[in-house]
Amino acid sequence: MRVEKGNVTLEIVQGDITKQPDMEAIVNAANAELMPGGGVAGAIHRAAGPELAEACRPLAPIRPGQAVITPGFRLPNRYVIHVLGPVYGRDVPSDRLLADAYRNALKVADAHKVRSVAFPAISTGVFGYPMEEAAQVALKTVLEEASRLQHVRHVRFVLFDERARDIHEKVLAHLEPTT
Ligand code: AR6
Repeated sequence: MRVEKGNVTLEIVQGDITKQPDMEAIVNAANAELMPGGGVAGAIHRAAGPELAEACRPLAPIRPGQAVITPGFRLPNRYVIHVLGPVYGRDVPSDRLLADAYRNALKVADAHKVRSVAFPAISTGVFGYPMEEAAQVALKTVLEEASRLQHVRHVRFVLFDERARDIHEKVLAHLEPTT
């Protein structure tokens, strides 16, 4: 599914965040220490190689909602943007911190003149954020931010399974009913 919002194309696909070779930057659902860990972070660090953890070390720790950028090393992407999502119900208000994570990732991308960014569903794994609530915050924030972006022209949500993809499509259809 894809919609146009201002100059930005917003796309929803099912897939693996480490296998998006046409995107200039991918977003990592990181931990505060920016270490490999499991889930998205584990997959990104495995695919990027050990140089990624080296590059991350001086940038850690980060706070919920914060975003930092590194090269992509052995990934097909030029950059990895690392964000720390909120632990649902512990880092509060979780909705605002999750919105900050998306907004700050887009700001960092734009500041580096990045044209395309792929996001996973931040906080919806180990951090326990319910998928539909997270999709509402994520998609609303990206749609709101779209008009402010100077360089980013393509935002892709990469959902790991069919259920997550369906939820995002439903939420986006609701937020953008005319397209
Ligand atoms: N591509 C796309 N989506 C994925 C992939 C993948 N390769 N792998 C998992 N997902 P999570 P969080 C989905 O737990 O909740 C880590 O251990 C997954 O199904 O990676 O922000 C870090 O070190 C889920 O829907 O991120 C942190 O400690 C979503 O991506 C902590 O987990 C996010 O799952 C961060 O937790």
